[in-house]
Amino acid sequence: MKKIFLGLTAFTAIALTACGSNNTSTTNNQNANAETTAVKQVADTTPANTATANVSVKNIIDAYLQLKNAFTKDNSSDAAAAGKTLQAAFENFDVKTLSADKTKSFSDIADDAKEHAEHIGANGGNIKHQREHFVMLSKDMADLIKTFGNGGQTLYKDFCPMANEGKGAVWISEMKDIKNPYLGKAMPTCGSVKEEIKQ
Ligand SMILES: [Cu+2]
Repeated sequence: MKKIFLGLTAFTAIALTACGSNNTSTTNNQNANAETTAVKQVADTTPANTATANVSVKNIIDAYLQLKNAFTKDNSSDAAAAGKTLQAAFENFDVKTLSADKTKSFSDIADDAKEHAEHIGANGGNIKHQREHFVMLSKDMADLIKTFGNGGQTLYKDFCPMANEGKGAVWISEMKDIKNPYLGKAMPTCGSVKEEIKQ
């Protein structure tokens, strides 16, 4: 047990160093630059089938972004409210606007995402638990956008190596600047843009 514990501690220390942007050495900065230039630019080639579906996707994305922004401010009650809005946006999505195979993809994503949104909605005051659900919810959102498009706005897929207890986690953002929803005000600029999902 002791060995495992020490191993984890060492890992955390490394992760902390990687994210302490104020104390980064020249080497770290070079890495950061290399990462920035390596950002993939992904054209949105898979928009939803119809204008109606596009509006529904946009409603889902907007509710998610509201949730994400509440987490960047460490605001658990705003996150709970946005979680409920997001759950409703998934429930109000009109699957009849989709083809059969897209309906299946949507349901697969929505069934999982709705549950995470519901837990976030029900756990105002427990931001740690809300953020655990946000890790998985953000994965679902990345899948949703891949299949159903970005709802008409340029989005960014960001990654934080420290989130999720050092296992790392993605989130979707509407802004190019990093504002970390997992670490909030404690470490707002930790992470980097991995993908730009163009309009
Ligand atoms: Cu929960």
